[in-house]
Amino acid sequence: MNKVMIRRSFLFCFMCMPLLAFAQSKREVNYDESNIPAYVLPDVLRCEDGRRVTTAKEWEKRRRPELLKMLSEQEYGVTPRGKVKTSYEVLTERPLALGGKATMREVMMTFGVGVNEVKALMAVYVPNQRKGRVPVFIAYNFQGNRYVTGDTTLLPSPHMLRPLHPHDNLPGWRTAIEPFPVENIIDRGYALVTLLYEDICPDYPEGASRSVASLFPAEESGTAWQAIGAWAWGSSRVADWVCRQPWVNRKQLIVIGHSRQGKAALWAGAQDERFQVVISNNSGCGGAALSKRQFGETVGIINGSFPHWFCRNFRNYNDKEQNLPFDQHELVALVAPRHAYVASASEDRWADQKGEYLAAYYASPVWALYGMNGPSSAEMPPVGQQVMTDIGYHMRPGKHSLAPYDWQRYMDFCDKVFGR
Ligand code: GTR
Repeated sequence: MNKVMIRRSFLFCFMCMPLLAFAQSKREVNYDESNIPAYVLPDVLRCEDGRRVTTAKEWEKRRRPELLKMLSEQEYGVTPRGKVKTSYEVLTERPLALGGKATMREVMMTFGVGVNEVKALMAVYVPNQRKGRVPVFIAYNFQGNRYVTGDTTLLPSPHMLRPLHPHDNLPGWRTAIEPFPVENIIDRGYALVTLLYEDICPDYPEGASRSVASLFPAEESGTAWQAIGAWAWGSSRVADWVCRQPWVNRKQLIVIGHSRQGKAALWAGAQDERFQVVISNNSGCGGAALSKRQFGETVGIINGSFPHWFCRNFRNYNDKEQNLPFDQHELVALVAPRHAYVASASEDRWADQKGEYLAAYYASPVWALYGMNGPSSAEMPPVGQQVMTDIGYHMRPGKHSLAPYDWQRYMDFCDKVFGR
């Protein structure tokens, strides 16, 4: 082998390393209900001192803050309280987009100043035909604003202009979704704000220097936030801008995310009470799915494949789910008494559909404190049947994705919640 060949094969191995680790991590996955270890789920209402909260007030004063702290310190990392300088600039305005149905704006968010700034580009669609202020979906996308809206004339998202990273070509690394049914969303009277999630924080372990997290004092501890924390923070900064717009109904903010962004949407909704509806689409492990079931993707697998998503402390539970002092139903519960929606897809066993449903079910006692209801049975509803309690649920027939079918169910649910 000559020097060039050696260098090339070295480079090839280097580029394949994450792929190998990624493939490796998918081995030995349990898809058999009868192999689920016996486990005890923490009672969402029981405080760390053993006392059980029995009123909404106690929940808000004692249990809710305790759970938020636990999930921050053990799973997602602590969101810094400090502020960074943020500016919003409207770059494009098209008052007659979608054949005159919507006003489209492209708005650049700039975080920080000078060499350290991070930029994220929002594509904003607001219905032109409206009486009064409208509800809004805030949704990250995975392939850029152009792809997800189908409008190839949109500006490229800033992350798209960065040099390619080996992970950008890694099969299966980046999740795929169908384009959003933008026109249909507008026809139903909803506004939409979407942005590429990697504008906020690139999705690979070495991405931290380009993440909004780099604008805060560096933190090395086991509780330091990582990508999911940063993405959740980014949704809140979108909400800051949205709340200042004359067209929005500030009591009708919806945060929605698919898969890894379903995890981030739940975490954003848990922390930021401006989100009235919090939608987790196929969020799986570290999202809505109960970790203690160890069905499909597990804590050890996810931390191995995506070491940059959760805080370091979460690794203490790799293959030790029985030691988790919490489970994901408690993440869903933090949305109460606002509205949570959990959805699965029938072929998405990797995300553990039953674990996702049960998280919604076991979160329900918190809604009950407010005289509200979650799903009434631990039995899963049949594929295609929508649960329309104060917590929503459905299982779409088909693969892991965010499909137009899901959007219809979410809009049906929001119509009900907002009395539209
Ligand atoms: C998978 C990952 C899941 C989920 C998914 C996605 O590879 O294991 O936890 O987040 O990616 O985001 O599509």
